[in-house]
Amino acid sequence: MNVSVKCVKYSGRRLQSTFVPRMVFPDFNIPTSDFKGHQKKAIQRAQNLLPQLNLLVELRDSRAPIATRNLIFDYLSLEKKVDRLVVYTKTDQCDPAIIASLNKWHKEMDEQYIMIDGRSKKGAKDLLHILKWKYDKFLQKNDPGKKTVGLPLGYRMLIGGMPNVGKSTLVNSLRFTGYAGLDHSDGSKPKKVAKTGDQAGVTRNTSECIRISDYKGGLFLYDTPGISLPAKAMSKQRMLSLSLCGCVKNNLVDPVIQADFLLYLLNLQGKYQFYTHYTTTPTNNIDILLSGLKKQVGMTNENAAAIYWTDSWRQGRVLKSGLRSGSKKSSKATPALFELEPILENFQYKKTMQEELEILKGWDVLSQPLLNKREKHLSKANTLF
Ligand SMILES: Nc1nc2c(ncn2[C@@H]2O[C@H](COP(=O)(O)OP(=O)(O)OP(=O)(O)O)[C@@H](O)[C@H]2O)c(=O)[nH]1
Ligand SMILES: [Mg+2]
Repeated sequence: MNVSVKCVKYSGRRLQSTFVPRMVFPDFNIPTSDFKGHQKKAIQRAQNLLPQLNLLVELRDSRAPIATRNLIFDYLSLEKKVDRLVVYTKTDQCDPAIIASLNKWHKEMDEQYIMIDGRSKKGAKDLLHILKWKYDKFLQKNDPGKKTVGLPLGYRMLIGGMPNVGKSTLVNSLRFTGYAGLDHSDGSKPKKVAKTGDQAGVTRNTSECIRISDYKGGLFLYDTPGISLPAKAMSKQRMLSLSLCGCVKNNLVDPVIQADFLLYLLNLQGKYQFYTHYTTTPTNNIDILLSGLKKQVGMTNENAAAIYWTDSWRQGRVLKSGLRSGSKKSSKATPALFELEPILENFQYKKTMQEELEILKGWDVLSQPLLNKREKHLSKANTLF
């Protein structure tokens, strides 16, 4: 694909001013899906839960906001008319330049979003505040006479998104933050309620209902396994972006191809300072970068060097070490994006999303599964009148 990017910044050094980044990334043979059986089960479970839900909280990785948008949640919230809030995580590792694009895109789509570091107290506090506000708004709309103080079963939410975007981490942070309002008269400390890890696919089953606050009868949420898209709604470049974010199993795409794609993106964003301590000058050749890295780190294997480099980006380590070892100018460097679309000149968010949603609509996994007896009962139990 030939691309036209918004701008490519060059450093003031004369040597670099002649460097021209690659505009095209080779069409490698890589798989375009990581959809698994437990994810299908999670979609069906989410559909069963939808009638009793008040809010869908969809998490995305702010380093690749387009690739980690899961259209299955668009489908669910549109078809079943459930309110949705988009939460961008890992903002501690994201390029602040993306905020302008996010504002524009979400305005176009009439969607609400928030950006947080899901591991931090502040992030959880901010989100909890918004969840309470949304609950209040829901009550005002459905109970204008203020006859009740809350819903009979409390405010119920489902946390969903692509694998490894930080769902379980956020569930734990929210519970720790809302803990002050919970009744632990024995003085016990809150326990981690959801298992977390730096690999895709840590959560395998939808959780039971987790109470995160006792505000107006309680705020409750369900943690879900990460859900990927089927091959027909995925592209090779999306797959590469998801690999860099850790949203697919990291052995799925060849590590050298992942490293090459990262180099391609860094060059298009003019962020050479993150690797020129391995190569001296900017390059489009991944072999040169990996050779320099092998020498400095003392590695002999190219695959290992590629894994080392991409992993240090995935985990955010490079943002500290890269800035330290780069030139003086690099201290001003901001993190890089892991996908191409936000840096393209003519990218149209709404149009792209609508086209992709159409592709997904005929997918058999999304056809409505029947509710069991208990779920039918629960779907009616949380109404006010
Ligand atoms: N830097 C940073 N790391 C985060 C943030 N949120 C989560 N993480 C890390 O991301 C990794 C994945 O977190 P999980 O909470 O297990 O992700 P998940 O979405 O539940 O993953 P699955 O259950 O596999 O779908 C962990 O290593 C977390 O520490 C964040 O806001 N910033
Ligand atoms: Mg999880």
